[in-house]
Amino acid sequence: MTEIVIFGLVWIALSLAADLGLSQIKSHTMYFIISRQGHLAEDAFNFLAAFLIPVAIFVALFLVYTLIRFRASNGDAVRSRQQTVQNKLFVTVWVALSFALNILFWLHPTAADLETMFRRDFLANNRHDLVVDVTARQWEWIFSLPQYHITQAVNRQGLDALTLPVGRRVEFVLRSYDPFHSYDVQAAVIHSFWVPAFGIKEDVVPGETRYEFVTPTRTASYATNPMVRVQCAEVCGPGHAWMEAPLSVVSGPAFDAWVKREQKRQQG
Ligand SMILES: [Cu+2]
Repeated sequence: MTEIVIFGLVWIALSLAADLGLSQIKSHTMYFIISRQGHLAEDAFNFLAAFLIPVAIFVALFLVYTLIRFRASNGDAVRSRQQTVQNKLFVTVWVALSFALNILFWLHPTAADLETMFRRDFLANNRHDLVVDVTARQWEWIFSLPQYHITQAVNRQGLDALTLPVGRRVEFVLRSYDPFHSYDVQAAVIHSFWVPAFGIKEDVVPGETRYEFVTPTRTASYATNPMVRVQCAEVCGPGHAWMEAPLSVVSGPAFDAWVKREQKRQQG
């Protein structure tokens, strides 16, 4: 009995410490999430980690504790400890708990969050949605905003850059082809559209059109956090690692001003 109490106390202490440690690490380094879709994934991860850290620690601790506590010392060979082959209570509780945890994870967050995402994404298109055509080529992201007649959005240095308004639903239309070299579509390669701060990633496949939906929740820019960028996440050739573009999420008025500037630049 003492054995179980000691083990239980050590397990609870380690689990609490690890859960606390993780919450410290991730609030400082792991996350910088600025979209509704990203927050959904972040909450799911937090929920799963809170449950699974104690499970992982239980398994590891069981092994280490048993190795140390029940090791054979000199002379033990003669009077070996009593060994138990089976513990029905332990097995029943272990199987029942595993089953319950799996059912819980299947319902929440998996099924519940998928439902939320589908409801948000596939609702009848809102005419206020901002459509961004994203073209992936070796090795560049090209952003067009057809509603504003902007064919290639760039920053002040003339490099491809994405600027979005906060709080508006954005629909990304993703395609992989090279508008500058109209060769066979079969020659294009697979890229992957990844925006770490939005918590979304989608393969961009030649000959296919794919969609991603995002609602930015706060203003941010690549200048202050490198997570705020578009990055290719599928090896696509020698230029893959540099296939990235800065992202800025700005206020509504700032976005309108940016649109005017871009339109003027394109005409001039
Ligand atoms: Cu790539």
